[in-house]
Amino acid sequence: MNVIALAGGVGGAKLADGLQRIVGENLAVVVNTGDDFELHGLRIAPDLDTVMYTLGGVANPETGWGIAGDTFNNLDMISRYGGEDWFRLGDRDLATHLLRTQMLRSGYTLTQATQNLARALGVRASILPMCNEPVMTIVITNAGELAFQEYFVHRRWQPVLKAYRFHGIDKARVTPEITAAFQSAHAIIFCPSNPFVSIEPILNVRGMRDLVQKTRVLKIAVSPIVGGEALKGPAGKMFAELGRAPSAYEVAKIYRGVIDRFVLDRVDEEQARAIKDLGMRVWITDTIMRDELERERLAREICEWVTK
Ligand code: FO1
Repeated sequence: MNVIALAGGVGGAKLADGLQRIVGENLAVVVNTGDDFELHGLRIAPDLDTVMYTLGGVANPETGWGIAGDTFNNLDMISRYGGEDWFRLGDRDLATHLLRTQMLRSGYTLTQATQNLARALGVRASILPMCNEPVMTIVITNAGELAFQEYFVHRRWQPVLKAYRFHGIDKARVTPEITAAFQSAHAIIFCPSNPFVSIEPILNVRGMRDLVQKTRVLKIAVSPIVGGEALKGPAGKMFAELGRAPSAYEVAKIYRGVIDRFVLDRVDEEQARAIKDLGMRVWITDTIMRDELERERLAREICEWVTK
C-alpha cells in the first residue's frame, strides 16, 4: 500500500516512523518547512531533520529532535565567543546543516538535498519538503512579530499568540516529487502535528489543496490533542490563544471537508458522536506513542482501517 503522510515536528515524525515500519519505501512523508530559518549562515530545517533522524533511527529519544548521544562542543565554543547559543545544535547535527547549506548553494533543490541526506541515513521512505521555496512561519504575539523558532525555542512559546502567517507561501509550489507521490497514493494520513503551524503551511502551498482534493483516496487525521492537552509543544496553548477549545473535536472541525476519517484517543471517546456529526467516521484507539512498538501498532491499525 502506498501511503502519503503529512507531518510536522516530533508527534508527526513518530507516526511517520510507525508507517515506515509498515509500508517501508511505499511511504512518502510531506514535511512542513515553515519552521526553517538561517542561523550561523546555515539553513536549518527542524521538521525535515526531526523526520529524517526519527526514520533513520538516530533521533534523540528524550527530546524527539536532534541526534541521540550528540555532543555540544561546537555550541560551547560559540557560547564562549558570545555567539547565538539559544538554539542547541549538536556536533553531529551540525553536519546536516553544513552539507544541506552546501548542496543548496551548489544548486540542489531542498528536496534533492533532503533525499541525499536521508538516503545516507538508510531512510527507506521518501522525505519530501512541502516545497523547495523558502517559507517562514511568522507568529504575531504580544511581544511583536517573531520567526517561529524565536517564538518556539528562544522564548519557549510563552508570548501570547494573536495570529500567524506564512511568509513566502505565495511563491511556494508543489514539487514534481510530491505530485508523483500523490498519483500512486492509496491513502493520505494527517499525522498528529500542530494543525496551525505544521499541517496548515503544507496545505497552503499552491496546488496542494487541489492535489489532496483530486486524489480520490481515504484521508485520515490523527488528533494531536489528547485529553484537552497537547502532548508536545504549544498546540494546546495556541488553541486557547486563537480562541479555540484545545480539543480533538476542534481539530476535527479544522480538517472538516478535507478528511474522511478521524482517529481519536480513548480518553476523548465522549467526543466521538460530535465528530461523527461533522460527517467523518471515527476510530477510537490508543494514540499516544510511547515507544517504537506503539508507533508501529498505531500505524498498522490505521493502514488496516483504510482497507475497511
Ligand atoms: N527545540 C527546543 O525546544 N530547543 C532547542 O534548542 C532545539 C534545537 C533544535 C535543533 C535542531 C533541530 O532540528 C530541532 C531543534 N529543536 C529544539 C526542536 C524544534 O525547534 C522543534 O521540534 C520544531 O521546530 C517543532 O516542530
